[in-house]
Amino acid sequence: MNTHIIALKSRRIWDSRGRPTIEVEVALVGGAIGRGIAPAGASCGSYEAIELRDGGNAFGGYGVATALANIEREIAPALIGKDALNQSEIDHIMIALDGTPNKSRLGGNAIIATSMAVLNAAANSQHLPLWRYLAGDNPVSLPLPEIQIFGGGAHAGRRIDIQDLLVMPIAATSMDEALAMVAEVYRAAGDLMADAGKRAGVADEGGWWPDFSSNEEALQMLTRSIEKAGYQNGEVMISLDIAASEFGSGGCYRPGLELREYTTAEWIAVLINWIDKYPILSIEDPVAEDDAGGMIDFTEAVGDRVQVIGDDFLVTSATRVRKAVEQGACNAVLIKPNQAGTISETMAAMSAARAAGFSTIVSARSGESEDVMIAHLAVGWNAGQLKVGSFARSERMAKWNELLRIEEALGAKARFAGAGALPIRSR
Ligand code: 2PG
Ligand code: MG
Repeated sequence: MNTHIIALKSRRIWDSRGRPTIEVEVALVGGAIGRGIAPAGASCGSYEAIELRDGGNAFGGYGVATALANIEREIAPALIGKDALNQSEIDHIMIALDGTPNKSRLGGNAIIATSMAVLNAAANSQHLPLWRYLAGDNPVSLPLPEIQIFGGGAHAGRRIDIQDLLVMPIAATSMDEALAMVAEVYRAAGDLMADAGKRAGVADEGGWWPDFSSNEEALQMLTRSIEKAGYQNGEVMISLDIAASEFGSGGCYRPGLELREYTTAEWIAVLINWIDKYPILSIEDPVAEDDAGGMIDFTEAVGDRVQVIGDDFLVTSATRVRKAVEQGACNAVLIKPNQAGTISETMAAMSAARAAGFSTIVSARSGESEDVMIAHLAVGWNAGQLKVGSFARSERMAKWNELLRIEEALGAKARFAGAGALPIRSR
């Protein structure tokens, strides 16, 4: 009874891009409360849960008044009196109430913020940090971070085509060491870019805004940054989010900086050439979300030496993960709770991936907030990897810093996932 929902309210707050978003606050009979804040993507997959926005002139159409009204009029009355410890029941009530395959009626943003708030309230009612509540007696590990050094694509006015150029500190033995290593690379990259006159501020996720004239120039600069920071022999490796749906569809790729069109096979050849030349260990969405054939071919070509992540391609869907496994597409999945729309469906996608031996990377969105739940999910679900953008701006640093607190709380039991979290042996 103490864990039953007694009140549920929502409010408009503002995300890291200064756009409206939804915060839900749930109170339980016993006095515990929990909050959830909906994040927002810029490069969204077509099959994601739909963010309900008001349209019109105010806030560039990004208003959330309709979604907030849906929470007040429909979601709250349906959830009052329900047990917050029963996350699955709560999520399925919202899925049924919405009644659409993509949560477009009530809004994926309304539903995920509520689902997150209920989860936080449940953990608080047990007087446990969220990661511990989720893990129970299961083992946990601190995730290998993928941290953005340069932003691109939809996060930097399409200045370069590759959306995220990230690093993975695979030689680290703790979270503390991992973040210290990346701090040096981030700083080295900033210095090199400033020296070359190519540093134009920071992009949406805090990575340096790259004033480069080719995608390869970005890869060269990142490789040099790793070296300048003093790392070698695979200690810090590169991870790329190509986000290829942003410039490709129907088997045709038109990256803005490459000044030509590519077929799927030609585009895959470009990527393989980069893998051969630079210390790349992971590639996300190498081809477009509608190019299953390309994803299968790419995974077959490099899946034994590179982590191949499906983001827009898999949209945190257990069904799509299982299909990819059958087809031989990808060997890893990005796990974004707001793509699925509820915590329960996010967990189902994690389980499907795990059952198939895929690696899992919990991920924030390009539009974020001060909320640090994502760090707790990565630890509590023992995901192995975490991606939350760059190493600047507090909506990003809040998550990295929370991991340091969790590592400290675990004390001698803290285990860092490191390179063991990858679906391949390091190169
Ligand atoms: C991605 C994310 C994070 P967005 O594509 O992986 O970088 O971006 O939230 O804009 O989809
Ligand atoms: Mg992505």
